[in-house]
Amino acid sequence: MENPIHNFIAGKWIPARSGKTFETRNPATGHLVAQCADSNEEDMNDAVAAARDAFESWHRLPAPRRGELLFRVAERLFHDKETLAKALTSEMGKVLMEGRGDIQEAIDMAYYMGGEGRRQFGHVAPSELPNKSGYAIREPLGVVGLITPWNFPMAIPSWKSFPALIMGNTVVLKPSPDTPYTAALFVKTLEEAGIPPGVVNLVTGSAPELGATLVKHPDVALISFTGSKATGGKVAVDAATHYKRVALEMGGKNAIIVMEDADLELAVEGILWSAFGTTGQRCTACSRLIVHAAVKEHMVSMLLDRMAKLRVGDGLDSSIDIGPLINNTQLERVHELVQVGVQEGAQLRTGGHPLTEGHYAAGYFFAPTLFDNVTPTMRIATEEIFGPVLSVLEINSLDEAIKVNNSVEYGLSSSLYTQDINRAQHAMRELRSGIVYINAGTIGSEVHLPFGGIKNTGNGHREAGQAALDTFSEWKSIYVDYSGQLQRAQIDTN
Ligand code: UN1
Repeated sequence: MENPIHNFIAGKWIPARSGKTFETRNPATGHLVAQCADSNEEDMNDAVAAARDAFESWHRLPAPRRGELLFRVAERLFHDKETLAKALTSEMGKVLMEGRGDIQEAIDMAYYMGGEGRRQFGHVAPSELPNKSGYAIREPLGVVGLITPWNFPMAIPSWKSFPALIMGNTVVLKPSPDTPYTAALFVKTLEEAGIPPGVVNLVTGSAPELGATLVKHPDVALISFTGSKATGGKVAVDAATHYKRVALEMGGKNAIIVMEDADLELAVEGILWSAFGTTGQRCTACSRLIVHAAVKEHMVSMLLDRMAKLRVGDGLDSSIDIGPLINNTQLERVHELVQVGVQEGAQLRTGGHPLTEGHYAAGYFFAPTLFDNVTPTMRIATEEIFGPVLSVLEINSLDEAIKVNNSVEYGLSSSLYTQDINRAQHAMRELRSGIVYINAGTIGSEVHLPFGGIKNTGNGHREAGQAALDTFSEWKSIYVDYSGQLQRAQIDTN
């Protein structure tokens, strides 16, 4: 796309009304990726107005036709997968293999939700009265506002827009200021696939209050937000003040439990992938290893061995395992929490510091970090870190492991490694999180099952799967009385 990158409103790429732009840079090299529209409330109002105008015709388009458009989006994403993945890695930093995964998740979601064009089933139910029928159908909400994070800059906009669109809503997308370019590439793909003007609108900006203008806008029916707990809380308050629906997807403090009977080699693979993949910057990342005392020393030494071989660097280089953190604020936060861990008495076994020498100097790199002898109440064991930092907590039984797992304020993803089916069944019931893995790490959700968490991770909504349709629609119950007489529910009981 040509620089600068404009907003996409009513089917046109237009600059911010103020004419201002802001920069997005590669977190590995510091190179400029793009200049993007630095929008304000006026631009947001324009986008919402365009989405409102487009709603009438879009939701009347038969859902299978909307589905066909999503299939075309899937095909274009597939066709451009490599180019998009490289652009995504250049802006966000995750290694290219994972950049491809991010695009693939969008492709999967486009096909899955495209199929919903011919499903989105409702309910047909009997009536308690004779000659009367009842059924329930889904209807769109109207204009929906999507506020998306930087860690899955293509996948998460797709998780939110595709179910919204297939249900007949129109969209205003406000991406993170760290990844506006990837969001623009996403929207460009939709444009090229033939999405009608106004159905999807993009407003980028660097001001922290830009999202709030979307949340407070009276013509926006729902806000779907993924990001930090702190911002999510503000979104919820603003949404409540304006009586609107809000779906929040916030933090995690996910754990992998390894019992003494587990396949330890397999567990090590899952731990490394879950803790250090995406440089630990997934809501689902594993930041706690809860391990049985009988195998702890062995696990820690296997992990240290493997961690020493992890290569940190520019994600575009195929020999690299771990990319940079997204920005300096995140780097400082990770570093600060590591220092807190040391002060609290955890044993730092490796890493624990930014990487600043030589080719690292231009980026936000942090050494893969392992803490041993962590106790459940330490801050490194309770707060989301969003970096390559793993804390090891020792336990002596499955019940104790489950208790430690469940002791945090979040409840997104939990994992258990064991060979014992009874233990697995027990844990599947007792682990308090929206996602549970058995003999796999904490990351790797698939698009056709619900994604989301309990406790302070979310507010009861789910993304992906059939559950996403509930977020982006209202139910309408319809009763048809063909008896030709007054029939009174709950009264005419004989
Ligand atoms: C996120 O971390 O915000 O299960 C999303 C996973 C991915 C999605 C993660 N499919 O890790």
